[in-house]
Amino acid sequence: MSLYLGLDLSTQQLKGIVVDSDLNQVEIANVEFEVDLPQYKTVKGVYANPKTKEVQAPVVMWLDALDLLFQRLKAKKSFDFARIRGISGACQQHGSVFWNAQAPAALANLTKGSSLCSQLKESFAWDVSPNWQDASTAKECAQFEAAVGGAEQLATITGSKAHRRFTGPQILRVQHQLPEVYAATDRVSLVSSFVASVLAGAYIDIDESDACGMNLWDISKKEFVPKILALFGDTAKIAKIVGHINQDGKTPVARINPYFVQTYGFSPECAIVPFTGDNPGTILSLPLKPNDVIVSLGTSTTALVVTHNYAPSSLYHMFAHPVVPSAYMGMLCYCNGSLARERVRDEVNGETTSKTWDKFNAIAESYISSGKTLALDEHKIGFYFPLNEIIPTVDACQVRLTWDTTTGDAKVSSKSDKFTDVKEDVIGILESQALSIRYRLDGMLTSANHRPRRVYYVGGASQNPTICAALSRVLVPSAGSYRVADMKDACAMGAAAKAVFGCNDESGTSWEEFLEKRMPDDRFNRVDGELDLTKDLYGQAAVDLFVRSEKESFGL
Ligand code: XUL
Repeated sequence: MSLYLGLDLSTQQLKGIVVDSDLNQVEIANVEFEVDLPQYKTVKGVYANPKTKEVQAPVVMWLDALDLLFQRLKAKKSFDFARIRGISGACQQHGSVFWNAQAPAALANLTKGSSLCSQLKESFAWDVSPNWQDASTAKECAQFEAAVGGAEQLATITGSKAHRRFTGPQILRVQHQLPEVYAATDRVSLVSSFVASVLAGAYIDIDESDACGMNLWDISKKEFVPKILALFGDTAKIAKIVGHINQDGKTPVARINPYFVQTYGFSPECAIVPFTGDNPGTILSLPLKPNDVIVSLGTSTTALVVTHNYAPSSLYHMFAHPVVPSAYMGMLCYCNGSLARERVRDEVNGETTSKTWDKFNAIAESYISSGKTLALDEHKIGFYFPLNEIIPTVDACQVRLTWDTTTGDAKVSSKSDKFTDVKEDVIGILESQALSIRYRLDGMLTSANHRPRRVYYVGGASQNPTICAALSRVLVPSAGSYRVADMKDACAMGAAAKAVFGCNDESGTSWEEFLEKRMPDDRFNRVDGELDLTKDLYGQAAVDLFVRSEKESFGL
């Protein structure tokens, strides 16, 4: 039986999931950087310098992690590397690795007997990789936006406005701050193409979906943005070190390097299927159809949508789909999520130190069954940002608006940091979080009714069915909402699925058909409860009130 390996190199760990061709999990192993590789002295996988806002990871630590992961898999009884037919990966986005001119020969000549780290440690122009949490590039971000006429224009071209963590501004900062590193750089890999390059023993091109996290790639024209390359002065050098962007996420790009055959017993035929970023990898873990949305309810809130509509905005991100050439992935990344809901929960629990959701849920449920909405029946909208928010970009704040709709033109009758009754915050926070997603998803959806098809809830709060139901009442997915029980391995699983798809030439089988066949619906629990999703209680009127409230509160 052939097996496939999906790797996930995230901030804190490297994980590997081995599956069969039906995507049944056969083996799993992981390496936690801080715990398993303490010699690097990272905290949660990184070195952070609050003064400079730099956050970096030591590159050779990832090489040790790869060897250790394979040793751990090898130690498992009866695990046979020779059965692995293909490997793909989904890695933290935006991070970059700066190789020097020794790298091609060092990669090509890897041999059994000493570790990856000892054979490759001299192959880097910079020994660290700027991480997605790095915020040191404010100056370079301003240059990126100015080069094309502003944030909105940059978003239109590259799918996102300039973000400090994005790889283009990060490379430009290296050129500014560390010119000797830039001069010595032969190639820049993203974390995804770095791992693929090590496994292949040669530079592997950056995958297009992951390239959309660089602010360098013109998504529609499928080329680098000349005005942005010009910021680097020598445009031939920057184009050379970033290399070709691979627009085919499916077809294997290499066979595994002999080092892994000799050291661990991989088959020399084992194929390397293009690696991608962790968010694109996550959408590969569910049988998503166009207009399906994943809402991740963790510390932060993330919404991922698959769409054929390229509708960029400076408020969110659009990426090329990692497998389907005509599709895109839209991504909303909020800073506030669980913490904000927990604050309201603690308020309604009052004096008690109990962390139970019973009261919060009971209030939300009675509101839901009343058939009313806080936005349209009470004309109230609240914003709950205990952390600085990026959608919209505002500092931490709490605002509650009450609108007077008795006159033709609605006016704010009260603006305060509290509603009269704390119970209103329960429904207020859920409506507000969901209305923001609904408003911003709208431009990306292609459904005639402007509604998502399905919503899949993942992450911590997806275990609370009341929260899912209250959000769905606003998002009104036309084909229902679902909870996915165990999504902690989602991006490794998405990568494993990509490896299976890439290695099996099921001519004519689309990505959707491939995944649907392997992931029957009984894997997912419906979380609509008693909701009647044929009714859109909120409609455009609630969205309009929400938008006016954002304008009123934040001057947007
Ligand atoms: C996405 C982002 C993070 C990293 C985390 O833009 O910065 O989700 O990909 O691994």
